[in-house]
Amino acid sequence: MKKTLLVTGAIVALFAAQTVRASYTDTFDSLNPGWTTDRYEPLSFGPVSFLGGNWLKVTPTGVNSPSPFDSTFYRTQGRQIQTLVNSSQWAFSFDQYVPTEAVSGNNLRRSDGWGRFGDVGVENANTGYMIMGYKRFDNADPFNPLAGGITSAFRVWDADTANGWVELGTPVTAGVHSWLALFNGSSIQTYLDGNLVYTDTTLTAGASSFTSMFAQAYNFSDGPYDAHFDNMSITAVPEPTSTIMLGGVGVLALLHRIRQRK
Ligand SMILES: [Ca+2]
Ligand SMILES: [Ca+2]
Repeated sequence: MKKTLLVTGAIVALFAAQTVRASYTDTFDSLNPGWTTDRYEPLSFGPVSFLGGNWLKVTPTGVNSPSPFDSTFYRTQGRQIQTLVNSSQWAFSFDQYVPTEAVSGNNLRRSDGWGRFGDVGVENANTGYMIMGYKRFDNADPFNPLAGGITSAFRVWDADTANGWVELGTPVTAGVHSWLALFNGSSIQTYLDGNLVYTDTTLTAGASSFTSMFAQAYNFSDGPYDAHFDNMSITAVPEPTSTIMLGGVGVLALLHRIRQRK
């Protein structure tokens, strides 16, 4: 019953009127109560002391969820927060820690940061999601820790591609990695540690309205594990920044700022 109330609460929050902001940055020094359950409440979700600062730790339950939450959909466990920024150009970024256990061994891992854009309070043709993160499992047998084809990869989500998920060529290494997604009015360029790794040119019409951000970890029913995030941020790129600047100087300035935050 508690789980039902939590999920219902998340739906109500999504449909409530949102405050328009110029930016929102969460350093996770404390837990903003605006973070509400998305899909399924993890075992824990909140700030911890980590790597000399305060980070968000997300720990999935690690066990099978009770009916009616036993479908694949509810294996994505985490929370979202409303961060409505309306701008023809914006930057969404966060730091993600990749543990050594996500790089080798028979471990099942997946953790992602999400951004949602589109119409507020309704899922329709204007709604889109960008998702960036890492995974470690066998794509053909994802819930089997003994599978022979377990691999790690950084991935982004582009719903318009054949599989949705696009695995990046960048090798997965343990440590802190920085994600940055830049919307320039027509496409979203994704940077990993300062390197352009993906460009999404097929966007829904609602991309100029960034409604919410999410922090998630995936439940493989193979025991709990920890996923860490920091400095999750959405910022309207101020006018009169030109597209040319956004592709060059603007990117460098943003990356510089991200590095300084670490
Ligand atoms: Ca922090
Ligand atoms: Ca697309």
